[in-house]
Amino acid sequence: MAVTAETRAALRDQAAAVLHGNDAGSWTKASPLLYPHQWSWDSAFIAMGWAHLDVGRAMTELEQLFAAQWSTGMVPHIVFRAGSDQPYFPGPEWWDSASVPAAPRPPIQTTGICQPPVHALALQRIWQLTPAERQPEIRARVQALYPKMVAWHRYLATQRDPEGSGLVTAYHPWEGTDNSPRWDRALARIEVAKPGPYTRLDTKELGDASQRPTDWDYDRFLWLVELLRKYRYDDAEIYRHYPFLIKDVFFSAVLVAANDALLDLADVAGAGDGDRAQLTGWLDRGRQALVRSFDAQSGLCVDYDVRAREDIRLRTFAGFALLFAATADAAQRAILLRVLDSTDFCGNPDFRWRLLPSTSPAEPAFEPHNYWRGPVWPVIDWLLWRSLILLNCASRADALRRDSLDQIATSGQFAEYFEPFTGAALGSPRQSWTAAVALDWSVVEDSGATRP
Ligand code: 9WN
Repeated sequence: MAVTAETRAALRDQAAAVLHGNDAGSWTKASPLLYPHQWSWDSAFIAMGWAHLDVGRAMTELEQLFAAQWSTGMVPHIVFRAGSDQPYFPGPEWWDSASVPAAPRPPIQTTGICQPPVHALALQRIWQLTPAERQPEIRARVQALYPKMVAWHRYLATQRDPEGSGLVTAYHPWEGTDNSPRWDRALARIEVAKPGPYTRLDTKELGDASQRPTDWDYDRFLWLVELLRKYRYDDAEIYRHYPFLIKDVFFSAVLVAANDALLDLADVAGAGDGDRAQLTGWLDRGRQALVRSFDAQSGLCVDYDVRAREDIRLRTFAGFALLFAATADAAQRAILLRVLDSTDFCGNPDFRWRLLPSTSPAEPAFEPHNYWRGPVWPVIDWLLWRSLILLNCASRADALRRDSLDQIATSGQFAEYFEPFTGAALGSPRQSWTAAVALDWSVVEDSGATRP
């Protein structure tokens, strides 16, 4: 179905209203009830949304997030900014990061893990959308933020990749895609000494536990936090003792795309030769690693479990890492696009729209309404859309954008995720990052007239 100009204009206004509704002044709640704080990769997408309304406000979003950056360079996955009247579990007391020297000083409170580095993509988008009269102001702010982003990428390329492999090691399912089946085997291997007593708020808030991780997952998520806390979030200690270390191809692909974006901004930011050389080195290494992770037989990239020393061969969105990194050569691209539109993924004849599910319906672990185990996440399709344009697959990118807008318009909700067969809205309503990508898509004409 065609998305009319009227539909796009209406979506734009509704999406802007969601961002305004979740705006806390200088940062934006990931969602009004379920996620009342500032989340790392949410904030980056949100900044892209703000860029369409006010580029200054977009920069503030990123600046606030980076104000909580650790001295290691890590950008924490949550900055706890909401007051105690907006409860969230697990809150700062579970993480106890304030006692760690590398963490920012109070009153800033954060978690001790991180999320995929989409921030440079946001910075690039903000700059693209900056009108000429605001360029002097925004350029100065880009110049101030840029070294912090380089430090963030340096953390990922070194502390999170001590092997120098080009792939980032994830420490926790909360580093992006919580209950993805990619983590199932690694989680099952962990010996959980029951974490301290806790009460989940997420299932209560949502009212439908079947859309969320199970208690089995949560026991392990929280036990891993206890261990990270015990190792005081020290990367060397974690690497020595900790049971969950995964070379995550999706996270790594985002880092490749982000290094490319920082290089693209190098002149604007006045980057020195040293930074440029480092970014280029990380970019090349990441690209080569993703090529090595590509399994020509399945046509997908595979994650690697460092502790178990085994590949993780599951059909999920992450398998398209070479596309997300916009780095596939012609042959790989042809294979990946064929798998993408096969019945295992977007081409499933029973799907409502030709969109990328978080997990393939062909996987035994697939659950169409459960979080990262099947539903469609608009932010993931946005990343794919952006990459397809860069890979000169404009018509496939256009279709992805149109279907995504259609999905949101038909449901009438900026939902956190969507059921792939029915298109039903799931998870948190009024999710900021869904509104942000809808806003971005709503101003783009077919064939990427405004390139991301
Ligand atoms: C834990 C905020 C976040 C996203 C994650 C998504 C979900 C949190 C949760 O929500 O994670 O961080 O409680 O489930 O998985 O990607 O950043 O929107």
